[in-house]
Amino acid sequence: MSTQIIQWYPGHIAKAKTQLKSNLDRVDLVIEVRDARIPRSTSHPSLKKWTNNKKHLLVINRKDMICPQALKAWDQWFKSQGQRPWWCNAKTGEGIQQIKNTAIQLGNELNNRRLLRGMRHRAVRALTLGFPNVGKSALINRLVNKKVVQSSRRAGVTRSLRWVRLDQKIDLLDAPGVLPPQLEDQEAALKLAICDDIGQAAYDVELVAKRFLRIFMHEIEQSRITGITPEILQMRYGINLEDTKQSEGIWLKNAAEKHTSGDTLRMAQRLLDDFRKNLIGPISLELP
Ligand SMILES: Nc1nc2c(ncn2[C@@H]2O[C@H](COP(=O)(O)OP(=O)(O)OP(=O)(O)O)[C@@H](O)[C@H]2O)c(=O)[nH]1
Ligand SMILES: [Mg+2]
Repeated sequence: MSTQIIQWYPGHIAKAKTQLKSNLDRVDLVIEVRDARIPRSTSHPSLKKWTNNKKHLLVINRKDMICPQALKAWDQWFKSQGQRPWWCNAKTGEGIQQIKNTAIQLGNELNNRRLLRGMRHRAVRALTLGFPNVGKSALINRLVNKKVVQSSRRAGVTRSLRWVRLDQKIDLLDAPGVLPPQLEDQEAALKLAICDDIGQAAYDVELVAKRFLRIFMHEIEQSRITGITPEILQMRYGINLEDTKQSEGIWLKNAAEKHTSGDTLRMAQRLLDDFRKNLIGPISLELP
């Protein structure tokens, strides 16, 4: 993609990153949270540097938003790279117990090492790290089984760092979503915008919706296991993408005529909102 369609303003995220860096030294375990719909685009380039010398737990959240076949493909891919992904749905709590057990086990290992070095046993400090809106706060609430931190649909909800205690064993640090200082890869930025994982950003909603439709057309052509089929848009909006001469503009216009009194901007917003609320169906925007 050549044109710059997403512009974002670091604002509070830049500030959060400074806070984050000063807290990183005190953290033993980093719980990295990614979005199952875009595991590649929600991988932070600085994470390796930040997690150096620390235990690392890779959590892929929103497992309910992709199809089982895509999940399996990613799972195998991560394992082939020597990484163990932990899949969960932080909204319902599915997969949380395993993550909790693993975090506690990693904590015990750390404490055993401390004891061997003549140091005192203490609660392990874990930090949830990831892009905006991937579900870090929801995960913390599920881990402690209580609504202790704010979690909601908007990106950029968590504004400051906050410690939360889990079972006397782990201190969890909830942090605001962090984005790389530059989003040079506009393809990734576009997917972050579609999934609403970008936080404070400026983009043309209609343009982003059209690119989203273009991904649909591309995937239908490729017939990969993304969950995207010719029927899903037809089923929800009554307009088939294949009947619109393969033009995302025509689809949007026809759908707007049918649903939003011809207002294509409102239709574009609705399409993106529906996807973000998981109303269109499980859809992967990336495969390994
Ligand atoms: N369907 C689904 N929704 C989820 C899942 N996890 C979180 N959510 C929802 O996603 C939204 C964002 O969750 P948050 O926990 O606020 O995300 P966050 O990463 O803390 O976001 P910031 O603090 O803004 O960076 C909330 O409305 C959650 O209910 C999941 O696994 N599946
Ligand atoms: Mg949060």
